[in-house]
Amino acid sequence: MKRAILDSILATISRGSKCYWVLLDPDDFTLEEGARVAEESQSCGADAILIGGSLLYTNHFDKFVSFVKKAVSIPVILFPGDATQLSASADALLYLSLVSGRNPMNLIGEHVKAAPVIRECGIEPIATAYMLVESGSVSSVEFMSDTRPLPRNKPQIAAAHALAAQYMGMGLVYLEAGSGAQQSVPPEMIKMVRSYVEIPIIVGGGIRDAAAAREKLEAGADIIVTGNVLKNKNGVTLMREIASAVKNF
Ligand code: 1GP
Repeated sequence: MKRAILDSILATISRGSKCYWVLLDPDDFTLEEGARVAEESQSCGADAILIGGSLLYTNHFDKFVSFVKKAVSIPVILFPGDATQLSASADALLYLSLVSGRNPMNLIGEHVKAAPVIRECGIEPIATAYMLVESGSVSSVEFMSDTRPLPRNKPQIAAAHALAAQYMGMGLVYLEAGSGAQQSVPPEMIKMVRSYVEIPIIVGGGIRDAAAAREKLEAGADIIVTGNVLKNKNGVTLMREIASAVKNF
């Protein structure tokens, strides 16, 4: 099984560096816009492009991934809401288990549907513990997955989930407040998860500026993800500042 992308993430982190990933939701862009925004993200300093969404309204997923892939030299990683969001043009995919929930479809069901297609596409699956964190309102992931998020004031519960995922062999932990979250993942929770696991910690959802990114890094995050920031009218400046906060941490 391929593991070049996971190995390069692990190598970066073991050198003491942090990563910045930019998430593109294919519903938000035409193919040409997606390619342009991906290129812009790369030139701002993004280390990888994530592509996916909880629920898609457009029917151009595969083409979108292929347009983005042609536009950038950094890895393109799928962040699929379900087993239909797959594309052979990507380098890897986060093989997400929604371990904060108890919905069997998000723990194994979608994985079984996706596995033969992933094998055929030849993309690298990266087993990732996806943990949804309460963020002030119902997120799309919460609604679509029919699961409850982790209580934001109970970091020890989050740590137990992350540790269980590490024991199960997962390669990454993703602490997710949800796209456009009012409140991002609390630093206390990141700190406690960091003290329990050695695998890299991704943090995303509601990170809107460099100060917020720095707060997550100080708490122990290894990879910062932003999505909505790029839709901001000064999105390029904000992404540049976030990338620089990550690189110079
Ligand atoms: C990635 O869903 C997030 O984890 C992206 O969230 O759009 O709020 O940056 P934002």
